Amino acid sequence: MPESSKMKKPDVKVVLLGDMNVGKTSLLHRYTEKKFKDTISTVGGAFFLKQWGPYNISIWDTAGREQFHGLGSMYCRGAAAVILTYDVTNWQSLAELEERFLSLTDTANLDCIYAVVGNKADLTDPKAQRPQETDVVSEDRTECEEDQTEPQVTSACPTPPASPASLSGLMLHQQVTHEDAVAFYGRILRYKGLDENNSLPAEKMCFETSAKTGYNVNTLFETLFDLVLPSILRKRNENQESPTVDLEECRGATGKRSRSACC
Ligand SMILES: Nc1nc2c(ncn2[C@@H]2O[C@H](COP(=O)(O)OP(=O)(O)O)[C@@H](O)[C@H]2O)c(=O)[nH]1
Ligand SMILES: [Mg+2]
Repeated sequence: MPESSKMKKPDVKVVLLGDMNVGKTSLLHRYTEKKFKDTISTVGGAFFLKQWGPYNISIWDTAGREQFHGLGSMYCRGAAAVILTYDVTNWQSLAELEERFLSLTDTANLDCIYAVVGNKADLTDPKAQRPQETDVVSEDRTECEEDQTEPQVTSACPTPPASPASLSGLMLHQQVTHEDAVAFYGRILRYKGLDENNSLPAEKMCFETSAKTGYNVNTLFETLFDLVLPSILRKRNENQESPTVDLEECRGATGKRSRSACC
């Protein structure tokens, strides 16, 4: 939008956190592919910019560094939302979030929003195998070209190691349930010293997704964007108002004109 380019935009930062292989990069691909098809092949950089209304939202991917346990405190600094991602078929991936990644959010904004996301739901949940969002069926093939020739995807894009069960359409055991995720969300709030009654409810902030089929992916990102925007607007208004108020108050209080204004 032309008007937005004139505005001083806040840099809204959304961060994807989670262990290797849970599907963070795939989630980002899935979401951005529809909007920014041309940039898909450049994945591997630190973040993507998503225009959301008049704002640019940066979505940060860890770009592989999670394997070195080397994500420093800088990574979440200033984050308005953090997506804590695990793999629904891998209990350890949820444990790692708590043990290794939660403390990285110490540098996020005080009003940072947390989403707990169980990815790879297509491996455990039949309804996640069906693309829910309108744009997902054929695009799958760009990430999974060796897949079947039929466009209707019911098997999974191979997760290393490729699962014969998933490829044959059988469901895998869901090691992390929605209730586990909700309980973890409660522990995040406690870790943050937040009151559950004044925080976004777990039911709203715990998602199960499939980057493979697109299940819940748009919902995840766009729910977060919507939740983050009011606080951005509030901050922006505060920033705009305070200098104006100060100048007015200054003039009124002194009753003098500034030197620069006298001639
Ligand atoms: N079945 C299935 N596989 C997935 C999904 N998301 C990612 N994968 C696979 O999991 C592996 C790791 O994904 P990647 O996005 O690189 O994970 P990251 O290390 O967290 O960024 C890749 O082989 C992906 O194809 C998903 O939703 N369903
Ligand atoms: Mg990755």
